[in-house]
Amino acid sequence: MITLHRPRYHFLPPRHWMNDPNGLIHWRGRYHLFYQHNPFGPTWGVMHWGHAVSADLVHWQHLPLALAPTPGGPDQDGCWSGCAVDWAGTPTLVYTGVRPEVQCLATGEGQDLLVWRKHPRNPVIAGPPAGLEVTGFRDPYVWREGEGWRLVLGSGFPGRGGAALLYRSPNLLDWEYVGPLCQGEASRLGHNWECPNFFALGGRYVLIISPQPLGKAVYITGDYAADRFTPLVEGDVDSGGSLYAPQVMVDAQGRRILWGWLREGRSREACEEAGWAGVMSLPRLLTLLPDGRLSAQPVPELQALRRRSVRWGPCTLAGSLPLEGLSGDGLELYITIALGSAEGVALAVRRSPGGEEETRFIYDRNAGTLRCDRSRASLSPHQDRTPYEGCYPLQGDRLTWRVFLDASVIELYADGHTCLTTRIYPERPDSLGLALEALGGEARLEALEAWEMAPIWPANGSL
Ligand code: DQQ
Repeated sequence: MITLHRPRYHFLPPRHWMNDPNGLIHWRGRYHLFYQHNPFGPTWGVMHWGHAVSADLVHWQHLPLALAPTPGGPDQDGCWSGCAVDWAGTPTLVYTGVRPEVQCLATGEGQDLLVWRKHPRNPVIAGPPAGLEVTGFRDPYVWREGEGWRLVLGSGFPGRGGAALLYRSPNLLDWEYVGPLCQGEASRLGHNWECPNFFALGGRYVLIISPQPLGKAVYITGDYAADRFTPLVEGDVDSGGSLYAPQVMVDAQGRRILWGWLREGRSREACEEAGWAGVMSLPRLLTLLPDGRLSAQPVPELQALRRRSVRWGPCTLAGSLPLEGLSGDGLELYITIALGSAEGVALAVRRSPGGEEETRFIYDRNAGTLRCDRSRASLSPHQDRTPYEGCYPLQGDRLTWRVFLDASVIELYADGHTCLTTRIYPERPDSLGLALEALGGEARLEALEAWEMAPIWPANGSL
């Protein structure tokens, strides 16, 4: 039963614990994905960096651990999150060593980047600027600017709120504190920011932060010049309560691609019994909408996983329409609905024939929201049932959803501007059904196409 919950086309390590994506880099035509990893068990622990590689962004090969704590070194209590840069032809990881939180470098060797050497000058940032009291000091994100480098760190000011601290360097080794790139009020954006990302997109700049204790990732788009960021528009990266600590990379085509850690929505005991915890989101292509909001869509490469397909519609949606003949826990759905007189639409997935288990996604036209109802997602007492909802301002009458079902993961992309990702652990083997429902009126299902999705691992199983 437990293997039923293990995703087949989302990335995760062979076993044990995974959290944040780290060090994403497109190097010599291959995508390298590193991640926070406890190689000793399915719970958070002493952090190492796991490593995997892909030629196509879809199929992955596991590689040996990239970073492990060095006894007596500045990372002796853990190699925490960080990024990767091209340092004059040398792939270089910039990460937080613990404890206390300091910033370190490691350089990669060989075609497959299997060997990583920690820099003799570690730590390259040995602590917060003198006299500055901070709530955290970690998760470096580095970029080239002019002739030098810039770096932001996740941090916060006690009693005030989270902050991203900006540094500059001529050589990646000597760093000077510039000041806060951005700071927030604790009441709204938490007391400490983790895993900042900062990059140019569509003529503007985007700051992504993971504020504690909000447990979600937030983006702020705005303008940036001469080390100053002017925030303009703010929103949630994902409204489902699962995606956290995302990292954004740029690939050879100049695309900005985001991965996030999808946290479990089950108890620690259930993770221990399963022997694994933590999944990576699908890689998401970022663009900026004309109104300054961030848009995320699954990368087109994922279409390579589509297999047998089934089509529905066009037809009238009045009340509930069970999608007979369509079932599964490894599917992609593409749904277009004209709302007509309906006040909303609900999609039920992973539904047992009698409805004892089901997860519902509900669009509420009056509220302008998309909601996820997991109250009956599983009969198991270990299932997290917290409801989540996101702002979903629909323009016009038509909604277009892409939904990815993969065992315990569901990702819903609504009209290219609202993402809602959740985790569910149905117990019944027959909880595989789907249904669509028009709420408070009549809608029209213009088209529903569903594909069975192939696994991303070799058939002989690398796991
Ligand atoms: N996870 C890492 C930290 C980071 C946090 C430790 C965010 O570097 O702040 O595993 O999930």
